[in-house]
Amino acid sequence: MKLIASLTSPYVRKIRVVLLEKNLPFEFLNDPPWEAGSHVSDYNPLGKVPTLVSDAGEVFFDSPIIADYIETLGAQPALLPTDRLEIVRVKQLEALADGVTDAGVVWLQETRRVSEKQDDAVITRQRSKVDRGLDVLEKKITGREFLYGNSLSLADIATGCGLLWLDFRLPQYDWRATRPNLAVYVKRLSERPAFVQTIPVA
Ligand SMILES: N[C@@H](CCC(=O)N[C@@H](CS)C(=O)NCC(=O)O)C(=O)O
Repeated sequence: MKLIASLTSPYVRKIRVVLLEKNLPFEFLNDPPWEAGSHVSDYNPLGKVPTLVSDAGEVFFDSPIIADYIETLGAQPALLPTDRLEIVRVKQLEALADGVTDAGVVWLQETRRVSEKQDDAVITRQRSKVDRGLDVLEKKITGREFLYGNSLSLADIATGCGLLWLDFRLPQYDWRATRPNLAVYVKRLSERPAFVQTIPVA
């Protein structure tokens, strides 16, 4: 398997953590899509990382699809339940965490525009999405070790990668201030070897 990737993307980190948790070998191809000469769009018409090329040469994107594909390989630990409705519930939490990350990305991009071109309304709107999403995650994690069931799932990995990316790119945003349970949970996730091995490199 070949993972076309960057060293900073939270979505790439999600897939790296999935592969590391399952101890699956893969080739890491660092090819940031925004750099001149990137070959990402030769594999993925959307030109985004992560993109995975299977051993059989089949291409998968984006991260939820790649994670689903990896799950079909049967490597333990399973990161999705077996019951179809339960799978949907875990994927709903994954979508929530990814959506928080997506809003963070738009927020960051807006702050990187020259100040005359920045639109405060865009920042406020995206920040509200992040706030609301994290409030839901705080409620869901309170009194629990994992977001779903009694073991690590894709929902936890997406959440950890998203929130640690917020720390990396939007350090001024103190999401922990009103979310003590989420803070403890993310700290615990960040100490797992798969997270330690995938700390973003600027
Ligand atoms: N929904 C996608 C998001 C992937 C994504 O936006 N990746 C960014 C890097 S963080 C990217 O490749 N951006 C390049 C571009 O949009 O041209 C996923 O979950 O894989």
